[in-house]
Amino acid sequence: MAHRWKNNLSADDVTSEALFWNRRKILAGLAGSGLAAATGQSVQAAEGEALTSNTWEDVTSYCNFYEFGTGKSDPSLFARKMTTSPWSVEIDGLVERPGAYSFDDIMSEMTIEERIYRFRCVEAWSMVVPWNGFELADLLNLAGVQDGAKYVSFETLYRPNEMPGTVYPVLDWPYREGLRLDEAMHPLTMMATGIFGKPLPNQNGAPLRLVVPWKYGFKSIKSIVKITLTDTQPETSWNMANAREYGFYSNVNPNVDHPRWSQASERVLGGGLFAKRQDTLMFNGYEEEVAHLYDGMDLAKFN
Ligand SMILES: Nc1nc2c(c(=O)[nH]1)N[C@H]1C(S)=C(S)[C@@H](COP(=O)(O)O)O[C@H]1N2
Ligand SMILES: [Mo]
Repeated sequence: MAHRWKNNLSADDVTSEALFWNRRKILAGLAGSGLAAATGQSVQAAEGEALTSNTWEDVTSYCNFYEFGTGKSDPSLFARKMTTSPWSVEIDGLVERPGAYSFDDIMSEMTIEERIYRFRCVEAWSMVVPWNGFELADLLNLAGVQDGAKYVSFETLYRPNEMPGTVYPVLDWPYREGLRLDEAMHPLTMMATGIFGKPLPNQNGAPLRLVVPWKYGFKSIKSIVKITLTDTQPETSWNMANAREYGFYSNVNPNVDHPRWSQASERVLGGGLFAKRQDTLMFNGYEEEVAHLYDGMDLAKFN
């Protein structure tokens, strides 16, 4: 389902013009393959915002995927070990049709579209990413959400022999995340299967990962193998590790600082020596679309 967003960024915000045209070629090259749908619906609407470009290199070489190590380049070096085919996602809990959904079956049911979103890590760096994927709501509807469901929890693959970082107890593996059901069903919330028109590289969470653009990056859990609909707020890895620093909600908010650093501004990835800082936007720029989800909630308390 294609939606148009006022806040959507244009392709020029993502990358240089040269790479943009290169990307068009990449997309054209996919015609006829299963991924041709990626060229189908695009939800770009220029807003005229001048954001620094991010390239394929920026997005795929500077990553957080602690199962492969805590260094920013560890995922790009070690995630190739991860076997992503065959892949299936167990969907269970309060759903009508629980079971193992194979990645191929999911792809055959979903319409892949492009969404250009801002991405803001809790560590105060940001980028702009052209994702390919589908709305999480469409997948949840495929499984059929039962009336009593209030939350959705997610789990990443945990396969120690392919994930060298899991020997360190940095987090309580498997990596777990969660959303309130209304956040999960919001049309901005997507399951990404690609970037720049290509299948998701392993380091970015192949074959499918969550993208919640108004929340800090750690909510966007990678390489998902399990989705559970529940009636209670699920445990989440970063919150379990340090509840004071990483709240369940973790909406991007320039007015609520991390206990150890300011969240008022962010370092824009890419640009090398010319890397710059910019002001962080409320809900990462998606306030108009999502602020209503939190009406009456104290955002400093429910951080
Ligand atoms: N399974 C898993 N998912 C994860 C992480 C992780 O360590 N493991 N890191 C999170 C963090 S902190 C961020 S900022 C984003 C980074 O996504 P990217 O590397 O594709 O930019 O992934 C999130 N999802
Ligand atoms: Mo992050």
